Amino acid sequence: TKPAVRVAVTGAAGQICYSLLFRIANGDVYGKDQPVILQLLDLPQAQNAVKGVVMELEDCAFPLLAGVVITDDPKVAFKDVDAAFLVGARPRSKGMERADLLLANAEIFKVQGAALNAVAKRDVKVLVVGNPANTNAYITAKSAPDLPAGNITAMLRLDHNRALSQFAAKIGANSADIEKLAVWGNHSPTMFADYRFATVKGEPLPKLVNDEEWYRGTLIPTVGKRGAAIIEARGLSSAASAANAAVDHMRDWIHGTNGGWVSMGIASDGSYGIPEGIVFGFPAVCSNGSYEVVKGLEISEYAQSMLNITLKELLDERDGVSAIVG
Ligand code: NAX
Repeated sequence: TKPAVRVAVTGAAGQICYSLLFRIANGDVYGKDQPVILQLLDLPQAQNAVKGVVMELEDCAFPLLAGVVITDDPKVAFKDVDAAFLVGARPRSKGMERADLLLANAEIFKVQGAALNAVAKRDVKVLVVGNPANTNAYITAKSAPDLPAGNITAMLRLDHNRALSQFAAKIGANSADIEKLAVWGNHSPTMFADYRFATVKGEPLPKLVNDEEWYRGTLIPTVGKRGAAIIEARGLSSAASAANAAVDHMRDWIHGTNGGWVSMGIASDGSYGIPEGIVFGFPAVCSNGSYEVVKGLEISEYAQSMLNITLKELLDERDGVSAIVG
């Protein structure tokens, strides 16, 4: 058998991890022939809860689970890791302002970025899930100057999957048949789900939908506000679907997409006028363990106006954390 890969997961006692850890241990990310060692990070007060989750992992008798580390120290959690899912974050507490939330998370991701920089494998693949995911990824990258900025990504895949499913329902197609969908920008209600290039078995999706008003007035806000709708209905935020999107993101990055497009939060190289370094949702194609942003797409006036809105939000977030990352 292959030597085990090491996968760090933070926020291990939380709800997303209650699904995510079992998917990773089952081989859904690295494949059914690849043993994994899970290195779990959570706060000191959550260590006991993590132990309980690990008891359940043991009780699944996963053949691929080659070991588990439980810690409250990022340098232990990230030691020699091949991949890291940064799920744990500070939630908004009652009366907490947005600015304070940004700063509280900036402190967390500064520490974790520095720890990754110190002890992770040099080609570690990092996925930031904890919100505000794009800006947390931006801080992680800035705090890990010895790692390639491109190796630190943010999760837009849940928005991508939400949009796929809404389009599929609208036209009565299977979501797997929808290709070349792009979700741009911030993982927030300002994200821009762009169907202009999408096709279903070669047919243009906009032509199949044939309802631009529905697209702009219903599809986009439905996807943007889906997280809030789930909280409203379930009393808890999306967890299994978020874990599923994290699995999709990392699996595709590792194994490739055969030319297919996915949406990933990526440090901009200046493409599409997005300032360098801003972690922005872009369409990307994955192959051989890396990815490329899809370049040269035409940006219509409407698309540009949508990109401007989500970019402005990210620039404001960046300004909000400038005291911490400079
Ligand atoms: P939970 O509150 O259930 O769990 C969070 C866990 O993180 C807790 O166990 C907590 O102790 C731990 N934690 C907090 N600070 C930590 C730190 N500094 N180091 C290590 N662990 C720490 O949240 P859950 O529902 O699992 O959601 C986790 C994060 O994902 C939240 O920030 C949430 O907003 C975000 N989401 C992001 C999504 C995306 O698409 N990017 C979608 C789903 C989700 O809303």
